[in-house]
Amino acid sequence: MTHHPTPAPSNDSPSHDAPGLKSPTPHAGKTPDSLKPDPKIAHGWLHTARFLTTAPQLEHLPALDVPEVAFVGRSNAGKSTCINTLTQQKRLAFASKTPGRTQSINLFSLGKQGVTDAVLADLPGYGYAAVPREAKLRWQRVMGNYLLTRENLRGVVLLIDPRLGLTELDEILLEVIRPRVEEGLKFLVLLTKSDKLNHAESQKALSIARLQSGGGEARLFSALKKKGLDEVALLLWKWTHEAGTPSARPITPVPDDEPPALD
Ligand SMILES: Nc1nc2c(ncn2[C@@H]2O[C@H](COP(=O)(O)OP(=O)(O)OP(=O)(O)O)[C@@H](O)[C@H]2O)c(=O)[nH]1
Ligand SMILES: [Mg+2]
Repeated sequence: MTHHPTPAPSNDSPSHDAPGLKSPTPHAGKTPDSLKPDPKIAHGWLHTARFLTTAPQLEHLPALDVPEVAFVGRSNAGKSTCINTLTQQKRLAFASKTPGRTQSINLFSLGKQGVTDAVLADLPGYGYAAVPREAKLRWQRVMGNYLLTRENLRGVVLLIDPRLGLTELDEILLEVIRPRVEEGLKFLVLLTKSDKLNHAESQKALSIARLQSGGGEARLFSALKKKGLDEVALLLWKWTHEAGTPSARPITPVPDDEPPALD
């Protein structure tokens, strides 16, 4: 039987089962800080990330029975960089200044001793104007169907550049996944590149994102300043290790002759 570290209460988030309780002190009367979850276990777990496979189309994706967390968002939002930062690996996912760098669904396995217990999916971004229309429509349909039908999808991280805010395509994506979020799919809006904002701007962007996340969570993140790393690492660990979390029920895919889910 697999054993996961004991759940720990936390003041700022309901992290009932975050990893790695810091060992309770043997001395009585210590601060409640000693009960805070320890992100080290989550970081160690994320660091095990290794390339699993790449799939240009949905049917090329292997069916998996471990929880999967997808990173989605506009082109250039920082998805690949975020995966590299979280996994503490420089070139696991391909990141680039040129939008449209990621063009297939890339899967990365996580798990100690080579035993995969979760998978991260780096998805191509949308909204990049220079992509030919045909390719754009095809890709948007693939992504819509991935989000609706991927059976082992446990969580979605939607990356937003807070300087741009939620774009029309982000809003369509929110609509597409809403039924699955209502069924239990975990969802996080991650405001990337927060190093570009001052404190007041960050806080404002965060409150707007919280309102928009519709039942999900919103956090600030910066790969450059390593901001938000602990929180996101703990959240991903929690999503994928939480006992009894049902996978959101997949939904009927969009047939090929219907308009794409995201355009
Ligand atoms: N300042 C700053 N730049 C960042 C941060 N995260 C990513 N970037 C930069 O943003 C650009 C795009 O990053 P990627 O990670 O390739 O973006 P992506 O969302 O994977 O893009 P696509 O693959 O095109 O969908 C790169 O030049 C990164 O260096 C951050 O936290 N701060
Ligand atoms: Mg990318």
